[in-house]
Amino acid sequence: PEDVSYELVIAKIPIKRAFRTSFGEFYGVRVFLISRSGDCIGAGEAPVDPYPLYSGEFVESVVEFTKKMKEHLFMSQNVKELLSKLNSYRGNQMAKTMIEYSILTLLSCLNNKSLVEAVGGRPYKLPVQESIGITEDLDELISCAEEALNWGARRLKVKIKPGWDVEPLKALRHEFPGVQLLADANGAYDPVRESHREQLSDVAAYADAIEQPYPPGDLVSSAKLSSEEGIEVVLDESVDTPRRALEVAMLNEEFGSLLSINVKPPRLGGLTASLQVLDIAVDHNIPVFIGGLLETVIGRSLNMVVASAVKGPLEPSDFSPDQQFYERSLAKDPFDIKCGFVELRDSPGLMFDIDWDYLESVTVEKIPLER
Ligand code: OSB
Ligand code: MG
Repeated sequence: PEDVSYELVIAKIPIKRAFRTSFGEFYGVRVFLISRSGDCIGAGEAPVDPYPLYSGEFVESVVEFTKKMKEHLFMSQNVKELLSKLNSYRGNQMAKTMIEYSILTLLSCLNNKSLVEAVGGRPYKLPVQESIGITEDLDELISCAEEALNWGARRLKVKIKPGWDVEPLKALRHEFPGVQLLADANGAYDPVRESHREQLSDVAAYADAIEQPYPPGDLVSSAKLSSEEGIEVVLDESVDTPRRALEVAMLNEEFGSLLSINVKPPRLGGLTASLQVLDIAVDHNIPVFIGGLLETVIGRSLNMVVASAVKGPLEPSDFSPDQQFYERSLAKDPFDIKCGFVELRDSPGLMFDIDWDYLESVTVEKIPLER
């Protein structure tokens, strides 16, 4: 649109409790791109941290990449052209995701057509899992798990690292025998260390699935672990392009493994790339769920749009509401969870109202992009 304007917003949103993974602690920093035209507003989120720990992106890289895309943002004739310009550059998936969703939600509002409809999805009820970080001790872990099961979480995902793995899984299995357990290592195990291999074997005795045991570039070791232990191994960090999803299919064929994919739109570069991964997964019988990166409701709404397009079964996904992690939701009308399922909306645009006063109160920096 002729009158479009863009603003980058860096916010630090207070969190309820620490969230620890094998690679570090979460502080609540987020980058948003707000777009405006007429009476409509669009928004996208880059779930980056101040340091490149989960992926190579971080706050400043997202800001600088977006500034460099200014010309394309203002001069492209349509979304297709804009996306192809963005994708002519490598990497920077989270920045691309933020830009894409900001524009898509803006246009969805202007055209009065919902994104769920646009991707051929339906407003399903989506099964929700809860992610529990590395806790101080087993008592804290059990009480977090109880809390999640009380609101109906369909699966518990627990963070592990060498030294905090077998004990927590054993305790959870003992306390909650029938509950689905997923152990997420965020790549912390070394595939050539025998002691690590043994620990993962013990984890496999208590967990239903293990996520990203080995570093991102090593898909083969994950396939071997899956077939040797007869356990589902979920790939998260490893699948950063649709091409990788094809490799997962080839590995399952070759090793007789059960590798599945945690589809995270910001890791893949947005909606279009995520839909490609879903198509590959259906074609090759790869189980999927939609993962989160502690996004606020803005990023989580994109993830739900992607979930609506899943053609086969969907494993419990990271749709617990943002106020689960943050002191307050960025939405005035957060998504409800009933019995562990979130009801997706299919209204045009963002599908919820941003609490602008709250966002303003947690904003650290605003960077308008001038035409
Ligand atoms: O590996 O899934 C992960 C959060 C930050 C970084 C990595 C991961 C996570 C989560 C969050 O597990 C899950 C959520 O957003 O609900
Ligand atoms: Mg993960």
